[in-house]
Amino acid sequence: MAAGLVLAVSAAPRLPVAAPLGPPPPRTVVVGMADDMKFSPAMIAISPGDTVEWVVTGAVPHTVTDAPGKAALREHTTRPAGAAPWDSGLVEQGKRYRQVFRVRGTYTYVCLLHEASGMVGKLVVR
Ligand SMILES: [Cu+2]
Repeated sequence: MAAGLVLAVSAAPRLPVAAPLGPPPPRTVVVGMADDMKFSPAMIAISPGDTVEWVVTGAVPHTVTDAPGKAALREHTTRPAGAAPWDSGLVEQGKRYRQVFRVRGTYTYVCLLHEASGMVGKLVVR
């Protein structure tokens, strides 16, 4: 009887022990835009496939823009080769703008309304 039990246990299929391989699931990273005319945080690092969500947390509207020819300074709107430009347009109080990033590299973006106040952000997809 005892021998039969041991046989039954050892014949059971083995369960996988290790965690699944591969990249972690996509995340959403939130960047606040308050009335202090800053992206908060001003610099973020994400992984390909992650979403960035910019949220207006104050009363003042903002834009999230990385498109050539829109900013006063060219270095305020840069992106890696192969990445598409973007412009959120006006994002009002309580609203948000989201975007998924798939191309690795460094992006610099700006709020067109407050570029002169230094409202410039950077994100790195690594
Ligand atoms: Cu702004």
